[in-house]
Amino acid sequence: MTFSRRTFLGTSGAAALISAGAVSGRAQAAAIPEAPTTDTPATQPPLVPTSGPDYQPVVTLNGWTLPWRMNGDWKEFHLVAEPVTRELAPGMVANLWGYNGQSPGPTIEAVEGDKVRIFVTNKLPEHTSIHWHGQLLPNGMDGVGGLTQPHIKTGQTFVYEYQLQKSGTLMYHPHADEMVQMAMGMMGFFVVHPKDPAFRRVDRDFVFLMSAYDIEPGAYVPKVAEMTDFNLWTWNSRVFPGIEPLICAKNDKVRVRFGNLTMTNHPIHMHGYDFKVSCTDGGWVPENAAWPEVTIDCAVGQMRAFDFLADKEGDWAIHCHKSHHTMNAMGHDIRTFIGVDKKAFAKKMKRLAPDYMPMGSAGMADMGEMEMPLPDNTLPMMTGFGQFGPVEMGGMFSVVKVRQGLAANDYKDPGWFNHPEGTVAYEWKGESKNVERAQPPVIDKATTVELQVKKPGPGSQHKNH
Ligand SMILES: [Cu+2]
Repeated sequence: MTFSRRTFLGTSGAAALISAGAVSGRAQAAAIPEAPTTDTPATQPPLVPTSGPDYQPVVTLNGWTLPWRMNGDWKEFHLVAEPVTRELAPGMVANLWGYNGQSPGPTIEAVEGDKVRIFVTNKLPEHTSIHWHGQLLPNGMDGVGGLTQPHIKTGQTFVYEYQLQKSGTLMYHPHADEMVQMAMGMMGFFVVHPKDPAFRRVDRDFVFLMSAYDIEPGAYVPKVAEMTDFNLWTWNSRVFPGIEPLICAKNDKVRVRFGNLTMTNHPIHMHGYDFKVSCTDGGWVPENAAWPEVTIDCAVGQMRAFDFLADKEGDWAIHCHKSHHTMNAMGHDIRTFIGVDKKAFAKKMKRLAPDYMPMGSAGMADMGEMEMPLPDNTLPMMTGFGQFGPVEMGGMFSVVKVRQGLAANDYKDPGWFNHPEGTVAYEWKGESKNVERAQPPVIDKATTVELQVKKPGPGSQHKNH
């Protein structure tokens, strides 16, 4: 018996009957499965298996798992490559390319040994193909346009068929006009669960893919030719505060898996725990060889998974450790003014540009709570609030919320952590000693200071260094 939370499988009975005898042959056109789609960037509940080997399904942050149907002993999926609109965080949407209504595409989940038949329909304005990153399969199913198959032209549907040789942490993405198609957001996670339900089993299993976009404030389409200078660093095409938290019950075994399809490496760091690198896109790290880390660097084209026992309650930060990757679009081109007294010329500047705000003389933390006038469709450089104030982050940042007493598979946001009495850093109110600081040199002649007024707008952003 097959299953789905959508209408997808409601129509599958007839198709399954039609082709029940054709288990090893080509799928008949009449039997093509529906392609489920979604228009929400909210995390969908995991798709619990009701047939076949049992497994703990993954949670795709701000994403979903692609429903399938059984056709004989084949597990059938249908991906549609198409233009999509994706909310990167409240306040900004992007026109991307993706699969089945979203970027990234839906996560594919299956079990080691499964025979999968994946229909791929191309609704893009140009040809495409899908490469099954890390899968062991016949060469002609590898999805390299021109090399192992003809490109899938606009309007065509191709079929990929292979048996899953190994369990693990994998992904899919085009191997056709890659620079453009990946810069536009085409990618998806592919998790193959072990046949043995007990093998390396965890209670919660979170997945995300890293992608980067260069979208000028006010624009909607990424600049696809950009090679290094991106301004939006995303997990599953979302940026903080738009990335949903990872909700864990205390004492759960937890796995976090991620892959990198940006143009640079990302050292992923989680607070409060040390953890073990348990899986790469090459396979499982044997338990007695899994090494401890608190930061895992994930190079371009790599995938990593780490496991930990969630035995410490709290709101633990998880983020890329490159500080420019925890920042959104408006922050990458601001000049340094630390130690500069801008009061004098701020007065003059306001006569020329009434919106001008002097910033940065004492660092940039004040921008975390500042309401700057922004052009339409962009995000402040650092934003998001916690229970104690502005978090001053953007980009690749989220929170692992570990709480006592959550039911299995309860992923509802429990709100902020209720810290036990006496466990929060506090202000010293006693006698002051050694608190006088050396004063930084002050440059007070406006004429000696080079100031560039950053009035954000199309074309003015972060390209002039
Ligand atoms: Cu990074």
